[in-house]
Amino acid sequence: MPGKFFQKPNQQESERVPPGQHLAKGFPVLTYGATPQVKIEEWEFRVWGLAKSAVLNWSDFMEMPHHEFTDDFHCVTRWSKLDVKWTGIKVTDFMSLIEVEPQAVHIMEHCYGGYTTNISMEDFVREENFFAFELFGEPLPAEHGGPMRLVVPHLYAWKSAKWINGLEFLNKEELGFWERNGYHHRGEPWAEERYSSAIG
Ligand SMILES: Nc1nc2c(c(=O)[nH]1)N[C@H]1C(S)=C(S)[C@@H](COP(=O)(O)O)O[C@H]1N2
Ligand SMILES: [Mo]
Repeated sequence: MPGKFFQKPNQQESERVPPGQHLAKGFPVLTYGATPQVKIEEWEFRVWGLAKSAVLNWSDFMEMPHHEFTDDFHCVTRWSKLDVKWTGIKVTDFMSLIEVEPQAVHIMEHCYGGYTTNISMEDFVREENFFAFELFGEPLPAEHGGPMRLVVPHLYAWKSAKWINGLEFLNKEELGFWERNGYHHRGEPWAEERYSSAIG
């Protein structure tokens, strides 16, 4: 449905748009609640639960290798944006900095502002996942999660926590904000994992 908010994909693009999704014009902002304003000097990232407790600051993150990423972005409210360009730090590099206990199988992502979302270790520790601090070559704007957000390209974008400030390692699945409110626990766009079976 091309028009004000959606763009018609060409054939190559349509193969990259998951079922039930449309191409967005521009890059929509989707935030529940207010946008936290976080200064880089005050930014802190905590690790707790089934891991050695740690507090990392901005320079701890900046010391890890920086990479450019180009990924498609799929919001469960049915818009997708192709070829989003980010600069960030690989989750796998971050994981080599911290000490996680072997019983940790699940994670709660925590954010400035109180948003949470859950993810399994298997979906989190992947070569293609990253913490982003630049969007299209500019510092990540606050409304898109700046100064730092997580990007998990293979799942719906609600797993890509904006203003992320901590990871809680767990021995079982617990549910984050949208997951408690009827959304799917995992959220894989190609399988249209939109809602949890109790509701959807
Ligand atoms: N902290 C936080 N992270 C969040 C959200 C949010 O409301 N708060 N919304 C999620 C949803 S539903 C989507 S689609 C993406 C939107 O990212 P964008 O606003 O950069 O497009 O962020 C995700 N991460
Ligand atoms: Mo979303």
